[in-house]
Amino acid sequence: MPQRETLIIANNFHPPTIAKLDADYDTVHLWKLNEEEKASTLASLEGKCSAAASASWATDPLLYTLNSLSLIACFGVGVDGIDFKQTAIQGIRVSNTPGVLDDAVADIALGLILAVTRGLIGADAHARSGAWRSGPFALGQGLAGKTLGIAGLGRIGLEVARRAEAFKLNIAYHNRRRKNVGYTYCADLNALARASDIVINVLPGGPETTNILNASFFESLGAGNYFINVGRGQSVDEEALIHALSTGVIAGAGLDVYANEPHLPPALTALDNVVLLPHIGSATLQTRTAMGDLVRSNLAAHFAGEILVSEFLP
Ligand code: NAP
Ligand code: 8YV
Repeated sequence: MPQRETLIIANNFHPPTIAKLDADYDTVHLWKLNEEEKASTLASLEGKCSAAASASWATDPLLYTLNSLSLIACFGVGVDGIDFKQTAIQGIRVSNTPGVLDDAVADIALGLILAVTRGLIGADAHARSGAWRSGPFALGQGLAGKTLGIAGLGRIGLEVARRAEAFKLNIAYHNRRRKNVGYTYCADLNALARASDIVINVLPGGPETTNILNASFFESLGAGNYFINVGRGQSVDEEALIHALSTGVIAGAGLDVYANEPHLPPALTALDNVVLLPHIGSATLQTRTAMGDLVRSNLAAHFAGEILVSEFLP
């Protein structure tokens, strides 16, 4: 029988996928070890292990102490958990799971847009609590004819745009490079905010976008308008957002991601003009299974010496 390959699993990113990896490889569940055990285990794997699987948004930095590591197969598309300076130095390739989660994340984006503009969470409470018997629920904002600004018109952003068109929204966007699409291009984020009634962030995380959505962006978006975030929480100056929401600089927000997950600032959770989701953009059974299958395909390609199915090139 051929010898089974050894695979490090850095964190408990998706138990059903990890169970399948356990069946295919000699796996080391790194997250279950204390720091001392991790160091000695990684030292013992030197020269014997070339691959790790990990969440894309966070990994264990001790992985980089393994010189024989040449692939980190990430579960997730946003690879802000990876230290690309380190992977470049060590010649470690990185794969991620693009495309298979676009529909699920775009669905949640539209859900958040409807939830904030029509007050769906408050409306549910109004019906449930009996407050309806004392009067109707407050009027919401219609979408038809308004402009949705998309910060980051990539794979997910384009799926958001397709869905938004069906709601008769006009589309504006900002990327570093103009795309060959029939939507209005804005050269910077403040211009996008000024052109929009609702801005959705779908930018990747990482150093280039950290705190890029700041006080001046929220002032540009302006009173009566809405902010949605399904990208990364680190792209938002959360204090500036809380200030904008609590002083009427903007009307409301719908958030799936936060700067320091799973910890939300109490000043944010206290506000009633924000809808808060626990990072569930890709959280459907089908999507998470597809993400896990892509992790497994990348690992299989790596061990077979074939081209990776979805290598991330920074
Ligand atoms: P993508 O296809 O790479 O799209 C990202 C877009 O952002 C690109 O069109 C890119 O265009 C633009 N962009 C990148 N850096 C920029 C910058 N500094 N300034 C302006 N525009 C910039 O990525 P995707 O697959 O759509 O995923 C986007 C992000 O969504 C992920 O990185 C992840 O953080 C987040 N996400 C969240 C969830 C969730 O559960 N909430 C799930 C999946 C993904 P240019 O290169 O032309 O600038
Ligand atoms: C997470 C994501 O992987 O793909 C990404 O970048 O943010 C998500 O799909 C997922 O939410 C697991 O927490």
